[in-house]
Amino acid sequence: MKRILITRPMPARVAEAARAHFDVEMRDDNTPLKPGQMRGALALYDGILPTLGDMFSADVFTEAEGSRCRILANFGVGYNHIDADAARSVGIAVTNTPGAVTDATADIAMTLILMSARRAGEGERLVRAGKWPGWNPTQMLGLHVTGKTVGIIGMGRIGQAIARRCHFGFGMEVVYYNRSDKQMEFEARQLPRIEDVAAEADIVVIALPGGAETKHIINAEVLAAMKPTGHLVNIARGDVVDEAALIAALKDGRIAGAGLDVYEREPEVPDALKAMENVTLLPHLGTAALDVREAMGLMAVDNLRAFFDGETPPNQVN
Ligand code: 8YV
Repeated sequence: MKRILITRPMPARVAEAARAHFDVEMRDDNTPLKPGQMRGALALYDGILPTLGDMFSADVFTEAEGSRCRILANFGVGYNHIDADAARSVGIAVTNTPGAVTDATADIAMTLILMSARRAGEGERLVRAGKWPGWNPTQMLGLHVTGKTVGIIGMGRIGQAIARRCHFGFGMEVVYYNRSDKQMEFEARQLPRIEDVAAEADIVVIALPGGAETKHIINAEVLAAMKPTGHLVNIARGDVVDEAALIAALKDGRIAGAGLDVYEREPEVPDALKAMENVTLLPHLGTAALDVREAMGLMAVDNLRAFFDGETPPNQVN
């Protein structure tokens, strides 16, 4: 039986599915693997099921040349914590879990759109603090999203799922930036530059993959192109947005608000963001629902099974 390491405690269904096919060790520790542990794991196991936070960088693989591990079946669609090219160069396959995460992540984008636009977090804090003076006609007026324009940066599976929710659920106009054109079942306008989307949209939603290519793609110039009444929502990866530039734009009132599920240095969240009432902060909840996490884990196990059955895993990325 192949030996598999699962790097974090997983829902019972995932552990059971893995144990039905493999000799599994599941860590009972929720901290990411340290570099030394990663090297050890590559030497000891045939396959690893890693998660966000397990930083498999190029040097970890270089030193692991000829090691026992042949596959990293990532739990999650985003695998920017794994240098997939370096893995490939030492003959290690990398897989991810697209599809399983799409709807739940799009739902968290909608949560942040509404919370940011309608000042829901601020309102909740007011009530909890016992500071609500009572209803009045001009109290806490926010941005009415129905009929407004959403701008989606990155029109992959998750971006499209957000676009559908915005169009069908909220009657919003959809504009987007994506390298290739996407045929949607309703009118969604592709614009040539990220700045063009930023300028037209009332709410800008980031749904790009993370990694070196997209690092800080949402920079001071993009933020400057946004409407002063605009909101920025990020459900992708923290470092897609230049966090310092975002803080500056919010402080100067160059944009109206932000809704964030991801951060540059998770779980660190800058105090400057925590101090601002017009910022909604979630702890990377994108896929945090039991059935979604089960589906992600089962998909990762399917990738491992296909690989050790001698097939190309369905979700190989390198
Ligand atoms: C996951 C995510 O929970 O799938 C992804 O890429 O960002 C998350 O919602 C996380 O990556 C698990 O490893």
